[in-house]
Order: sequence, then C-alpha cells, then structure tokens
Amino acid sequence: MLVAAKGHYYTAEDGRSIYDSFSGLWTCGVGHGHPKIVEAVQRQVAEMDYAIGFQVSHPKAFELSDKLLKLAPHGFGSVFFTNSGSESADTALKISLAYHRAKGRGERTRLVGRARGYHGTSFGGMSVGGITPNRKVFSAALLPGVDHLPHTFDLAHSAMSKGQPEWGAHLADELDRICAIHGGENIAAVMVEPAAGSTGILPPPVGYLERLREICDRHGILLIFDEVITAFGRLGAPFGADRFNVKPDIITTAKGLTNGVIPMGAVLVSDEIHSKIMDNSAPGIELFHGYTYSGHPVATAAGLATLDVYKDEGIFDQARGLETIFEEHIHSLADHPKVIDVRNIGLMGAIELAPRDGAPGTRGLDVHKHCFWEQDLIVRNGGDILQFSPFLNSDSDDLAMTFERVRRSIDCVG
Ligand code: PXG
Repeated sequence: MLVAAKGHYYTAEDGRSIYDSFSGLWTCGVGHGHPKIVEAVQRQVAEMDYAIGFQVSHPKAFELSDKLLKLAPHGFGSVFFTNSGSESADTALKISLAYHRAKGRGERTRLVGRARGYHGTSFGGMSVGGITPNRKVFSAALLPGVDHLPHTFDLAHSAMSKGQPEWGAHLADELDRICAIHGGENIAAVMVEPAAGSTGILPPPVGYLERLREICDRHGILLIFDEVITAFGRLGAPFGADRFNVKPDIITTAKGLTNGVIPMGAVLVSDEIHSKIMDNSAPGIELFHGYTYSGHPVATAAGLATLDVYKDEGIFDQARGLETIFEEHIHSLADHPKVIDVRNIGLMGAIELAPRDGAPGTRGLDVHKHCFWEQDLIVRNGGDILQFSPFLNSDSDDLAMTFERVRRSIDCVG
C-alpha cells in the first residue's frame, strides 16, 4: 500500500520511501505533488468546484483548449475534453464516424487497429485494441467491422534496438491488404499508438508511420494517433506526431495532460474535421457526445498549471536531453543472461526477460515484487516485460540507481 507521494518518491504504509521508476502510470512526468499544480487545484476547488458544460461553460476550459492547440501540430483546430484515455479513444472513434457521415460518406464505418495496441477499456478502444487478454472475455460484445494490422515486434530482426528499429516499415502495407479486402472507401479510421506503450514499448520501425499516413491519404481514411502515453514530453517533444514528423488527423491524450493529478483527457481534431461536422450536421446538436465532467473546472486548472510547468521548466527539452543517457542505462542490462531484449524510445523503455520454462510471466512478476520489497523501487511489469517510464525531470544518477537495483533483482529472482 502506498500512502503518500512527493517528488520522485512514494511512501509505503510501512514508512519506506520508494523510488517511482514509472512516473505514476506514465502520468506524473514532473514528479508527484508539484507545488504549482497542487496550488492551482486547491485554488480552483475553492473558487468553483464544478460548472455545467452543456450550453454554458467556464473560461478555463477555453484557455486550456487554446493552450493545447498552440502546442499541437499545425492544422489542429479544436479540442474535446474527456476524463480518461479510454474516453478519449471512444471519442476519437465516434468523431471519425460523425465526420464521414457529415461528408455524406456514411458507409465508411470500418475501423482498423493493431495487434498489441492498447486504447483503454471501453468497448471502442477495446475493440480496436489488440491485447488479447483484455479482449477475449468480452469478445462476444466487441464492435463488428474492426481489423487489426500486425504488430511490429520481431525478436529475430530487431532485438536490442536502440530507438526506432530499422526493420518493419513494410508491415504498414498490411493496411493496403485490408483496404483490398473491404474496400478502402468503407474504412473510417486507423488508430495506433505512435510508439506502443502498454504492450511493452514497441517503437515504430523507421518509415512505418510515414507509410501508414500515405496509405490512409490514398484511401481517404482518418489516421488517429493515441498519444495518451506519448504526448507531453515522453518522447522529448509535445507530441509523438512532432517527434516522428507524421501528422495524424486526430490526437488522443490523457495522463500527462494534468500530470496525473486530476483525471482528464483531451481529443484534438483537425480544422477540417471540426468544420465538416459543424457545418454539415442537421440543425441542433452537431455531435451527440459529451460527459458530465468534460472540461471539469478543477481538471482544467490542473491542466493549465501542468502546461505552464512543462514550459517554464523546459521539461520537453530536458526529457529529450535525457534520452541518450536513459538509453545507455537501460541497455546496460542487455548483456544479462536472463534478458532477451531491451528497447527504448524517448523516455519509454522495456527490458524483456526470458520466460521461465512452463511459467511465463512469473519471472517478471518476481522482479517487480523483489524491487518493491527489497530495493524500495516501483517497477511496472507486464508479464516478463519490465517497463520504464522515468520522470521527465530525472537525472543520470536516478537512472543509474534504478537500473543497478533492477540488475540486482534480476540476479536474485532466479
Ligand atoms: N490509450 C493508451 C495508449 C493508453 O496507454 C489508455 C488509452 C486508456 O487510458 P485510461 O485513462 O482509460 O486508463 C491507455 C492507458 C501500463 C498501463 O502498464 C497503461 C495504461 C493503463 C494501465 C496500465 O502500461 N494506459
């Protein structure tokens, strides 16, 4: 049990100070309890705890939207606020359908995701997502009309890659095959994480995202980047779209938008999508979609303060500067006999352990437990894959300490 958090550390119930190698859950890039964000939240909750967001609104929702759009790649014109990454994913999918319908192309209803993709736990994101255990219990009720691109991981071709693997751009061509089967004119949107996170960090192969963009353009399909993890500095840039220089039509965010302090997400859409929906819908409500807590005043206060901290403290540049140091530290484990792969991009990284015979996943879980109980370190594991999401404002010593402890735990668990 964790009972307190400050800076880079949690306090456990037994009083131990525990270093957080995962920045919350990819959320708290500038550390826990940043004073400027805490103060903004406290001030806002006292001033206006809630404001109805249907027909009326409040200024901070518009201020935050303006700030996000200034940060976004050119051509993004509006923001839809949500309360989580899952809601952002579903919102983006619904906006895609609404856009095509507004254009008179209501037959474009099919969706494309990717194997090992993660887009949250709602039916839309789960259907487009491709992490099998998250899908199979619910498979009878998943959305129809969804196809999946293959994932881009291949140990034989790209083990121990640093940054984007050289191999794998051709896997984007699978989208052409899906278009050939269903008719590209029937596909509404393709949703991918620009660098997959939750599945155990899969950086995009060199040229892969560019190829997806080109195929989407050729068939009139919208490209959605799920940037719930990759936005706000995780890749040393405001968005993954900036880092990879590929512009999607819709960007989904959450997590780092408020540094994890208050649940909030935001979906950024291009001018073209917004104006088509607004101009071509029947009179009345243009998009039948919205949440009680969309643009919640306390969340917007947290979001505004967080974006200020990113700017005032030069966080994105700091993260970019830390990338090669992080790469060196995480790859220092590459020679370990129990490690079969190490991969990284920006400040996202994974160490994949060799599974134990007949007991896959147990070695990773044991490392997690050993780190927590014996080394005062939180390490996230997905089965045998150890995942790292260091603080955007951490330093070389933090990283050295993290990976020394991880090595010791891998040594100890057998
Ligand atoms: N999209 C992406 C890319 C995510 O990473 C979601 C959507 C859903 O967000 P919410 O806020 O609804 O949980 C996520 C969430 C992990 C881990 O261990 C990652 C997430 C959630 C839980 C665990 O990497 N990402």
